[in-house]
Amino acid sequence: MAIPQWRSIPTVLYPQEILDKAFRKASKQSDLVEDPDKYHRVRKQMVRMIQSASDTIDSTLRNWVDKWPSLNALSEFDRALIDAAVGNDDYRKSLGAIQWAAERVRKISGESESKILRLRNIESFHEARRHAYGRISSIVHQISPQILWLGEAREILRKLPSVDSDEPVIVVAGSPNVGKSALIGALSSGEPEVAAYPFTTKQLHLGHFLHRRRSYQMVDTPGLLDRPMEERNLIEMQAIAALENIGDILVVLIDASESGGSQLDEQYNLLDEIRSLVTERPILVVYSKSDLLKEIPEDAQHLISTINGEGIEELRDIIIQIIGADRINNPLILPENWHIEENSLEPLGTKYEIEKRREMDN
Ligand SMILES: Nc1nc2c(ncn2[C@@H]2O[C@H](COP(=O)(O)OP(=O)(O)OP(=O)(O)O)[C@@H](O)[C@H]2O)c(=O)[nH]1
Ligand SMILES: [Mg+2]
Repeated sequence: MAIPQWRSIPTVLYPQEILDKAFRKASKQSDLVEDPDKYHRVRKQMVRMIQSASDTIDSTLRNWVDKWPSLNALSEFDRALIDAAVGNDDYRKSLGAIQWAAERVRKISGESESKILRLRNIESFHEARRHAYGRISSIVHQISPQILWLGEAREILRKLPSVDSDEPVIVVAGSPNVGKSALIGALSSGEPEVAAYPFTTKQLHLGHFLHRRRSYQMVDTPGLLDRPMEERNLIEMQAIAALENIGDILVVLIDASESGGSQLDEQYNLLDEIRSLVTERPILVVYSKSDLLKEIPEDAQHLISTINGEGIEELRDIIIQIIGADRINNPLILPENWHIEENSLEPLGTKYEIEKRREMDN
């Protein structure tokens, strides 16, 4: 599956900038026309101007359409992510409109050229050129909303992470303000923003750590509120896209100190919902901010603190073991004291087991 390289998507010009660029270039082209006979010279100049302007616009617009990945060629995760970030319908429609405009402009150029060849006086050549420019401008202005959309979408998409599905992926999720970003910062190269208010993280971020030459990707997600899916905002939907579509393991953080602002029962509701959404991958429930806990919740198997470092390296070890990426011979051996969510490995098992089973099914 192609990984979209959002950063290499070309700048999107404003509609008027495209026209200015095209017409400026066209005037220069017309200056290059040489013919001692004015009648023939003007005719050639007008044809040259229309061709040049339409070539510039056509190639600019088509270059955009070509450089933006086709949604059908992307993974489900990338599609879900784009949907949450900018909307897949708008994505398709905007690129479609731009493609349409490129074709229209090319057609106008062809029509105007044949028309000029039938005309018989200098003033009518000029008039035909002005008419063609008018039609071309109106096409470009007609797709103004789509061009502006593309420019804004580019800014958003450029900040999306490119997740490499060939390397292990760890998704960290939970309620707002529970310490997800702080954990990513403690375990990986990622330097996400950590702050004492909810929705600090507004889109997915990636951190990496190396272990036995494999690059583990940690995905930091925006916080999720305990509320119905249809009430969730687009920031939360990016987290949903990540946890529904990617990850060899999902780490759900519970802040039992409730210092982040979410009550424990709300966090458990969210956990239940996440369990119903993520049925094919292991879920590891980890209690954060252990330094603040006066009493340890009885079902807390894994405790961490990014303040005093408790449980952090142990958590890395268990994540690596569950993913089993480097121990495919026996992925289920875990260090003592570590306990995998019972329902998390059932019925499908680890990624290795799932793959193995798939191979046997085929
Ligand atoms: N005492 C204590 N505070 C922590 C710990 N981890 C994070 N915090 C604090 O909790 C607050 C939220 O941390 P973040 O890492 O930004 O939380 P988040 O879950 O990424 O928050 P959102 O991105 O807003 O969903 C910050 O003020 C952190 O300093 C911890 O282990 N102990
Ligand atoms: Mg965060």
